Amino acid sequence: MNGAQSLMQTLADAGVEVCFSNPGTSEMHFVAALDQEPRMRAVLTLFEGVATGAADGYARMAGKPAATLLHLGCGLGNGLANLHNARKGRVPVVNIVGDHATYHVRYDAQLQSDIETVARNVSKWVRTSASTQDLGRDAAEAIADAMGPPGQVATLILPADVSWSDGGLPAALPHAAAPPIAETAVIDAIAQAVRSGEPTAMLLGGRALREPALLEAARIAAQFGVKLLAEVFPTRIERGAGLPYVERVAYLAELASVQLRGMRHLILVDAKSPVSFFAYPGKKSDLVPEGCAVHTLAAFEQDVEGSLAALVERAGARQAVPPVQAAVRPGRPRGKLTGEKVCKAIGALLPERAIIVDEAQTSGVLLPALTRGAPRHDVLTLTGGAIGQGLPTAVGAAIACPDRPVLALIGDGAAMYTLQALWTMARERLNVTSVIMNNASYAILNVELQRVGAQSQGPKALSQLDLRNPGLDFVQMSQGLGVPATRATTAEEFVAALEKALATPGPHLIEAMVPSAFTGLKLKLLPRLLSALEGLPHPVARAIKGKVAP
Ligand SMILES: Cc1ncc(C[n+]2csc(CCOP(=O)(O)OP(=O)(O)O)c2C)c(N)n1
Repeated sequence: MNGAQSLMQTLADAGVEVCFSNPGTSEMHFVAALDQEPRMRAVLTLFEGVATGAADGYARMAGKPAATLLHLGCGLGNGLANLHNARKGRVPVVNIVGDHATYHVRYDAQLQSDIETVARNVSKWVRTSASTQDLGRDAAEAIADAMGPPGQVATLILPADVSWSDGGLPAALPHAAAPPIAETAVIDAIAQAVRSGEPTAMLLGGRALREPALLEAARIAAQFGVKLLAEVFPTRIERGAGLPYVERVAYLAELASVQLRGMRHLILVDAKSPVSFFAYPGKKSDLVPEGCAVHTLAAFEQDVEGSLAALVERAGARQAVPPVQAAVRPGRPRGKLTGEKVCKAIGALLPERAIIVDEAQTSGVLLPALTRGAPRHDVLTLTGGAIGQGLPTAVGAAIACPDRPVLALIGDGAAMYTLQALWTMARERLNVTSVIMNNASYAILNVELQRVGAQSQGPKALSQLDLRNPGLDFVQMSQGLGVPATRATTAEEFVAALEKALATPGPHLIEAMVPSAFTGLKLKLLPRLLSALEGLPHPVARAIKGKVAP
């Protein structure tokens, strides 16, 4: 058995069954080993950012890592943005990065670079495997480390001679201890906080946004009036009719501060304490209100469900009935298409057990509100803020869950980063409906230009945010990549296209022609409106918040 074969068997034995690849010469022995391992599915991607984003989407839905196969430092670098998103989402990914043969490194050949340095930016675990005999054990360690908790990116660098030499030994996963439940003293203190009657919020992230944990948190909310919030960009949130409704912390810090205003206790469950996405002149970075005590019920490495269950018992909320969202859908939209009407149509038509990948940016602001009472579904979001994640993530989610429809809502700007994902959707015949929100703009950056208080907003600056001239034709691009596509300019056309796409197996793309959500006076006044919220009495501020964002 050569090194590559031992690595393949180690991966498959550990349950790593999918490899998203973009190989080169140094990975050829691993590629050859694919045919001897029937348990491994190999999925070719045409850009490394698609491979890494797909591995992220797969792991979010499968609950276990996929492997990527990447070509030296340059291939890994191309995939970095989506590995960053995986890292921020605490998603397990195992990268296999080919390298030159060990004796070739000293010649500094064309593709030679410092792979470990590239890997460290996103990977908690990095190792260049030094010998064929150790490769299986290194791989098993990489997989175990990736799985966590917390989930993380592990990068195994595979020199070509370590891969091709004989003497490979497959290895089993090392024993993993069960994650610990929060300490009794912590649970006691938090139980006291929730029973105190003081305004309290519980911020749920990571695994706390899955059904079992949500139901426990909702018991606490129902019994003690604790407010439930979800982190701003959840890795995976289960929602819809029959599940507790949890409001997400708003992206705009001014709106988030309205959500958190007056809280005396904030309980973190698999979530970080909330901070503003960016710094803005004169604004606070830390969103925790003054005088609010922050408690950690479950840290990233702890048992989330177990800690919540222990709190429910300790606080005496076991008999509380968790309130759940009723089944309600909006009507079908009509007239000229807008981002809001796309979201309304999705609320009206979303099938059972759909997976929504939300990278719709400004056009999707109303998606959470308009799908709140739709049949239960999962939403995957842009955890690390590095755009170009949505289409690849949809590939991975569809491979993890072949029996569930995937709906990817993507801004036109974001779509252009990793459009090659469409080709993989076509080749693998994935049930993904991609909706591209074509507003011909980096619209959010128009908002940000106002918010940062930039002096000049002249033609050169504005042209950096403008995607017209030439306009992007997603129907043609999609067809060129093998995915049938249609364009919708009215709500009726969009509804018909969505119904057809959802009813027909395989991938589809709908180009939704929508105006920018923030333009003209509304855009100019937004910073002042947001600043004013900070001074307004809470009920008024909340009412305005409800109009600006769900
Ligand atoms: C990797 C990366 N590059 C650049 C950015 C900066 N950025 C944030 S949003 C955005 C444009 C988004 O445009 P689009 O997807 O069309 O959505 P819209 O804002 O128009 O709703 C850009 C370039 C980023 N977040 N990540």
